[in-house]
Amino acid sequence: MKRRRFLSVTSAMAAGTALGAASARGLFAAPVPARRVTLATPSPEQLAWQRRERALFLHFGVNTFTGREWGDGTEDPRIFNPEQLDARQWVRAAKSAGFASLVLTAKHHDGFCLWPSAQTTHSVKSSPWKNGAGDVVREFTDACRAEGVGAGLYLSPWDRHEPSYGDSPRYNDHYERQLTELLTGYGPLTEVWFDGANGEGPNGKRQVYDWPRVHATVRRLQPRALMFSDAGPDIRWMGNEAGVAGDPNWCAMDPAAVPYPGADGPQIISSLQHGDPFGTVWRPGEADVSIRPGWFWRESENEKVRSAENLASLYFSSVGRNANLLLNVPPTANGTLHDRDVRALAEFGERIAALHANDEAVHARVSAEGTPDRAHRPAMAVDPDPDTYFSPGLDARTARLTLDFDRPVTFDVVALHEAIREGQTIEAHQVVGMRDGQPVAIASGTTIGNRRLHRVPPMTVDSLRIVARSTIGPVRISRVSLLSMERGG
Ligand code: FUL
Repeated sequence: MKRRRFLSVTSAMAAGTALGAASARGLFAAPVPARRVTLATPSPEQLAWQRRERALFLHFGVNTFTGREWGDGTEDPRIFNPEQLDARQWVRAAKSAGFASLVLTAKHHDGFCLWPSAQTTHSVKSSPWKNGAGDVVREFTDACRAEGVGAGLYLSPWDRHEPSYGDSPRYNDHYERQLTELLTGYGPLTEVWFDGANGEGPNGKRQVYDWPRVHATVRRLQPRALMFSDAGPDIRWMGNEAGVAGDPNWCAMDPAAVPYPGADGPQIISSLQHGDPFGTVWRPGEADVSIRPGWFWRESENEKVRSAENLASLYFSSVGRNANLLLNVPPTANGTLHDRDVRALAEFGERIAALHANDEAVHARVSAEGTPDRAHRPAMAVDPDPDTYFSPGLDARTARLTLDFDRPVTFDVVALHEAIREGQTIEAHQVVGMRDGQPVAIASGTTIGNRRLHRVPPMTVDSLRIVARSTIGPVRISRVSLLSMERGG
């Protein structure tokens, strides 16, 4: 009886499809014939990166001392003197928020290098900091390694100081040499960040970058590092700097949709936001955003640091929508993170840890309709192992999973995970509860991917039904969790 009620409720609540107009049919209506597609899947490094979910971004350089967002390359290196620089403090603050990797701006658009590059004098070696003998990239990578977290570096392609910029072959050689210094001098890197910005304008310098060469260099020298840019190849920009992922959000992409970093236009932004279910490459999104109004630290923004609650909502709009969160927390001019930022990070970390401290779903008796694949039983959707999953079988395109509880359970966050190691297929899902014999609509949505979070008003249910549907491949649910933000946080 309970089950029948569930069925009629879920089929009556037809949801829209995440595939777009071409296949816009009632999602929970008649079965859709399976399309045979070869799904893109993650590399082991991409999967590990996606499971880390959160990383810290550090914008630091001459702008920290001038208060500007984009330096023009004429800054005097003597202004750079972070006397208390403490990279261990950066890393510990990151860890307090549950971040397992960091990305530092080794060179921003002003061309000033935070390491003593042999390619230019516009670097730390011309600064008074440690009498020109310091190396921020070294201190940063050493601190990451000592604290057991991943280290990533940002090397701006746009360089407003370097005289060869705009003479394409010459600058490409220069850029390659700088990149090689970073890739060979500082141990294993987890991420290399290529920014797409260029403010030269119509009368400015015109530099044609050699992206295939850049990518080949990273692959050769750091085969395990992931490359980020608008155009990947491994991780894509989410299309905004507000920490908000698209909905739907597919990890796969058509590589032709965004041909090079910095390509612009509404179609490009839409492709970055949403990905493409039929895309041939796996290129998950990274949502970057700053804890302050600017990317670089300035005194006047000390009062404008985001609160822990605000950071939590960024977590829901990025990680909760199948993207990774890259949160910028810029060091101050003395070389340490400001107390306010450190506090907000720690409180944010506590909230997220508390959110995950108690999962009501682990107490459920789980069943599914149809003849589930024996290797992927319903109970596997509530065990914590991300590598096990429930699947109704290779040919089934709808999963109907029921969680029954011995006593009513209360939650305000529903977390759903897809087994993305095998690819991403779910294009729509719906969660319905039963309370005292009555159905309660809880949440519905499009894609799931690595993680989909629904924040809902506190709900108490006796049982729960999850329906997930795909027209492109098998449905695989690796985890359903029922969490509490209010009680936890
Ligand atoms: C942009 C840059 O222009 C900003 O300064 C910042 O580095 C941001 C992350 O990317 O494109």
